[in-house]
Amino acid sequence: MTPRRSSFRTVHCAAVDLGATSGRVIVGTWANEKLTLTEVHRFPNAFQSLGAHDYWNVPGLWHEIQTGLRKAAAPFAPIASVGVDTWGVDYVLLDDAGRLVFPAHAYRDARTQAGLKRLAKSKADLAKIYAATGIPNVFYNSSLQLAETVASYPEVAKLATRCLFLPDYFNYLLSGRMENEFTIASTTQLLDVNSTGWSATALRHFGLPEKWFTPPVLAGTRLGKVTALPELAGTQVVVVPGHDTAAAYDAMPAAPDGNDLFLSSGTWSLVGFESDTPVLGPAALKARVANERIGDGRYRPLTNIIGFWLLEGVMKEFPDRPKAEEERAALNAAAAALPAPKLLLDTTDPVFSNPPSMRTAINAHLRARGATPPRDLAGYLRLICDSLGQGHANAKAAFEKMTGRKFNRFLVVGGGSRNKLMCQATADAAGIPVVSFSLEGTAVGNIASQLIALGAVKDKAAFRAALARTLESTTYTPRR
Ligand code: LFR
Repeated sequence: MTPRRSSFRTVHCAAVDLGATSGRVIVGTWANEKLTLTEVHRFPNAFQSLGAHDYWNVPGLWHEIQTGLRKAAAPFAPIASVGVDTWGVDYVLLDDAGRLVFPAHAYRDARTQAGLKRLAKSKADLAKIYAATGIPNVFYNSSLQLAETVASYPEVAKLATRCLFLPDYFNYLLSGRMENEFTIASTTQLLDVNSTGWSATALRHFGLPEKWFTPPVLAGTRLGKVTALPELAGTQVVVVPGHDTAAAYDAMPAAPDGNDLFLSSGTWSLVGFESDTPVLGPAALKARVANERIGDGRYRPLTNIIGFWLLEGVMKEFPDRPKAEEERAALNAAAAALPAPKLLLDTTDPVFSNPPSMRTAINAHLRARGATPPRDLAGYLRLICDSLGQGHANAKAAFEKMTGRKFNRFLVVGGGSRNKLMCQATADAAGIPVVSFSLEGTAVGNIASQLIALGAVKDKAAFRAALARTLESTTYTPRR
């Protein structure tokens, strides 16, 4: 048989993938229907406090992005395209010349608390906003953040002409074109759940100028060549799912029957699935189902569970925390050998969102429920993994009840997919197998969109099928 010509074509794409605690630039090389990843640059990320508020170091992030792309340029020349994804909801306000007119706040900043409570108090407003946007009332929503900015500084509406979410902003810095991307727009609580446009109801409710937003563009849109870096002058800037979770979901090597539940596991645990329709109504609102969107316009109803943020916080408070791989393995073994905790954490408790000390917050949460805090780091690790497993299982049960669907497997990608304790705890609590892939899901989904836009891969189904053929996975079967 003569191989198809396309299978001999080698294509290099660069993924800029920013998470709240680390960022990376990864080159994806597509050859013979196989994707190979090379991490060319990784850097820590953290929000920083100034006075009473928390901010992102946006110039620092841009510096790291440029450093990563420069490192990639020569070894992978020519790089056909570059795409950017970041965590959700955060944004910058700009004028027509592209200058920032307001500092970029981090979503864990407490400035949204008053707005959060106000909306929570009015059943009618809550239902109205949920019916309009399909997004529940959560402290980090861009809607609450923007509303706070406009209410505190009404003059900002005169200064700013544009709101760009972080992937949009980096796309702009790379290409010179300002566009709002669709999946990141769907994290804001400002997008219309029944169309691909902005929700006039939500914009009015939160007092936001419509002129700040333009109709969102879908994944695959080409923004033009890179103008920011001479080293990448021939490289296309391609719009990918700008929301890291949307990118991670795209990378799931899911069975075509649609019966897999997805878990993107990192700082947050995002449990959800793909759907042609949103999941709405009072039960969905109560279960905090966020009807975020897929790059192609469809839906990915999900719930956001606190994730390894709990462990990241606790680790900081143990100076003897493991640094090397063997130490990490020893800690995991010690945690696995412990008896199951008597009481698990309620992962929906808002006290964990940004406490000054995570260990103190966990201890107080346990004591208030009559339980004794763990003695050592292994104890916390065990408690956190089991609590996340239970949180994931609860999300599965709620989705099954609301949709009448039955999920056969949990597919896990992201940094947390390597955590055996959490994967096993999820399988045990949910009663279905957990299949974990050692996969940089967000970067892979980012690259998949670029390959499809470039015509190197037919569509997402073809990409997933190719990925499933080459990926290594570990299956955790329920033990009870
Ligand atoms: C994960 C993520 C989640 C979003 C949270 C805040 O990185 O993007 O999907 O809810 O960060 O933006």
